[in-house]
Amino acid sequence: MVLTVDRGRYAVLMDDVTVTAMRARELGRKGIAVGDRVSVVGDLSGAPDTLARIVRVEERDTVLRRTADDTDPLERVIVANADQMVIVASLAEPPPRYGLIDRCLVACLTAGLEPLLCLTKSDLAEPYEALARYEQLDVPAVVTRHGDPGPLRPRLSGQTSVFVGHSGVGKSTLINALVPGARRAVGVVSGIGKGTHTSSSAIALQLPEGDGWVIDTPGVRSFGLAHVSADDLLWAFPDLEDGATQCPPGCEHQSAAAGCMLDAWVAEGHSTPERLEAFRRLLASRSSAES
Ligand SMILES: Nc1nc2c(ncn2[C@@H]2O[C@H](COP(=O)(O)OP(=O)(O)OP(=O)(O)O)[C@@H](O)[C@H]2O)c(=O)[nH]1
Ligand SMILES: [Mg+2]
Ligand SMILES: [Zn+2]
Repeated sequence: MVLTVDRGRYAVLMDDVTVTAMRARELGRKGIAVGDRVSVVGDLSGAPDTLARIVRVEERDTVLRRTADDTDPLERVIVANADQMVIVASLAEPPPRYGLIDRCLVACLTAGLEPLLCLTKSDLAEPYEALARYEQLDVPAVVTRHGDPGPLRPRLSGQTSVFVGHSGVGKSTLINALVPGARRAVGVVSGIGKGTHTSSSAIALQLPEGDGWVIDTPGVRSFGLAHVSADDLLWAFPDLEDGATQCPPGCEHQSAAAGCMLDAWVAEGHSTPERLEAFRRLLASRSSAES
């Protein structure tokens, strides 16, 4: 399993040694991401200054990716093979950025990961408004304070969980408390738009007693979603999905005025107006500039 990627060097966990490897030329342009399961040849001792070669990347169960956008010109695979996305947002310092949370949710749901909202810094502000916003989406949520991961811990058991969120929300603080010896650097909260990130690359860390994995990632400023279609997202809403069979071809599901039949489907009692509204809010978040 690939634990980290740093300037073309991969740390790969093999049974119980961590080997440093580079990609073999025969892999071509195929990307390798944290969480990938790979085959490695060469010096597998893990001794200092040895360098092995990754010759094969196993098929992935899930892929979390972001499309190129204004802030990042490259399409990136953030992690492979994660089961769950922990969307970390702080209730204050910095305040919640709902546009970014919505976009993380879209990425998560369309990548087939289970979402979990983690609202941090409840010692500084109340969580009610933020919780209410995600109720209709059936997104499970936990609230933490003073960097204590207590309420989060049982939700991580046996899972591979990737922590995603804006810089300064407390991802590394939680991970340090969850994984003894993780020693992830923790930063001061930077001013909006300054873009100083404390964590600069993704890393996978094993929870104590082998009870799952947590993946710390650098703070995101945006989450490019150009690769996500309206129907990709609809797939994550089983109560609405069948209603779309009545929609005109290529329907973007935005409104009844534009020919969408989902309002009629809801009126028949298959789902609720609140659910449809929440679905449409996520749809719209794909193209919103807010981050
Ligand atoms: N008051 C309060 N402060 C917190 C809490 N969690 C984290 N912090 C503080 O928030 C700051 C940023 O925490 P980090 O863990 O570095 O944030 P991060 O999400 O890893 O940030 P990047 O690596 O830049 O993406 C640090 O000063 C933490 O001590 C909390 O629950 N309450
Ligand atoms: Mg960090
Ligand atoms: Zn429609």
